[in-house]
Amino acid sequence: MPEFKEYKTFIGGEWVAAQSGETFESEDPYTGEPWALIPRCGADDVDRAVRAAYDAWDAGPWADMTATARGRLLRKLGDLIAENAEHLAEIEVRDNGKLISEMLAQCKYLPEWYYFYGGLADKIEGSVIASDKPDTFNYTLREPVGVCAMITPWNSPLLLVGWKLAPALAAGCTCVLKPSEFTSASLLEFMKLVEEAGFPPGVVNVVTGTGREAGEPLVTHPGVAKVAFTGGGSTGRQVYEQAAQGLKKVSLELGGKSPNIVFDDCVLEDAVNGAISGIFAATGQTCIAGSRLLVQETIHDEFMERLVEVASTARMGDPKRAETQVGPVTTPPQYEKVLEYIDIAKNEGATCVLGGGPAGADEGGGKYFVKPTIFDNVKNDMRIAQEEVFGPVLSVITFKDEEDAIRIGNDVVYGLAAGVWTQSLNRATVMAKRLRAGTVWVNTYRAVSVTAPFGGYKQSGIGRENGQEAIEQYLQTKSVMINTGAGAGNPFVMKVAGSS
Ligand code: TXE
Repeated sequence: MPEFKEYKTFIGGEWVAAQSGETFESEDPYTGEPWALIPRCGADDVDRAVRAAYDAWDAGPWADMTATARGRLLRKLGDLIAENAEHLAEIEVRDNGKLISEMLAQCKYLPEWYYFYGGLADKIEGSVIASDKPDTFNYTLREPVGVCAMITPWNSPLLLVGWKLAPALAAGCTCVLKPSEFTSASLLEFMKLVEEAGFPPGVVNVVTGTGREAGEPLVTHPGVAKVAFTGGGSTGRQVYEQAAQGLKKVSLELGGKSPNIVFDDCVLEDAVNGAISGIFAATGQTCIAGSRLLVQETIHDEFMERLVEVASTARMGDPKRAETQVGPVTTPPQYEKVLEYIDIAKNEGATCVLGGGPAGADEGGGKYFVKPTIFDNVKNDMRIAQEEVFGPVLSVITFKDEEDAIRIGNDVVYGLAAGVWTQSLNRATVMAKRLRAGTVWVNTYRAVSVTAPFGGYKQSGIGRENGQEAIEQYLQTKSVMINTGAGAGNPFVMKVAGSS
């Protein structure tokens, strides 16, 4: 039996309980057993955390630190993550039930965010403006926006924190993190590394708890300048509305219903593997899941036969074991939601050609397991083709030609990602241009990179994470104008171009 852990949260450089003294349990989705106790923070804890972050941003060692020193701290944190990657991955698996192979790969890659943005910290530059006014020296300063609230989901807890935290710290912001109530432990383990790296108190703070009790007061707190959120569409909308009341800056990443498009000139084996990795990896619980598989009608039968053959070999089981290929669904409500969508698809008349329900212990299943499920003969206006399931459920839709694939691919409110499988360079570039998605993969899928901007078109979100562009989310520009001439001019007339 693994040790039952009791966590404290990290606010203002101190390990503290919630001020109410309340806690909640974190459950292992494979066993269904509670394994950790987490502080249940409320509005008073949020207030304390935001004040600590505000003070750290406003004055003191962090505010005075050079960008070069900030970058060094970030890189040190990257080194500590690299040293502790296995430990962090084990905690993530216990909390969210994703495969150890997947979480280990994520945790080993995670330091790159802290190296990349650590390197970028002292390359944030303003400019000298060629002013249209004589005797005026005009330059810009790129300054941190202030305290950033970061609200993250349960599917890739530390990775999604890294996408926000690393650029925000590089920009000089301070942060209050609110992890999902289903997966708080890995972030609290991670905070030990933040402390060890030597970030000044108040620069990074955590409030653990529910969306209502900790998330909402964080979004609405007047000390917060910017909200960075990853999660579901309806929660994202609420967060956007509440942040708008305080005119806060907002970035949102809200998932999708991404088309993975297979043309008849593809390399069939690669496309089959790409379709499977697009939906069954991570038990389909990724925002970029290729949950709508568009197959050209000329290869439909051959492709489906091979797809079902390969997908049916997926080994379900304990996510902590290296050989497992499909693990549990992470949360009980999510498990119910996935099963409900399977029923919806059946009732809509889609043909279930694989799976189609919960997986029992005899099939390697545990508490919250759903069999890898494939629906054929899906029409794009069905709910199973339009709404995000966030589970191992694939909808297959046939198309005639490029034009048809583009029409169906774009006919959805989302626009996070898309995949194209073809050997034609011309077709690949045409598709990449015409698909309305923040990322288009050609002959690959789920390739996410620290250097590549990532985010949504349409209702998949606002703003970009990763790449150099992400740091813009955490900066604001100040224009400084210095009069280099004599006198201040006529006090009753605006200084316009050409006047002195
Ligand atoms: O997400 P929520 P849930 C999608 C997926 C899934 C659905 C619901 O389709 O089925 O969302 O998942 C916090 N103010 N994605 O319920 O509610 C919450 O505590 C402030 C897509 O888990 O969006 C958690 O920390 N915060 C996705 C975070 O928001 C609030 C990843 C996300 O929770 C809040 C996960 C409030 N009022 C689910 N209410 C992706 N884009 O990758 C909740 N929260």
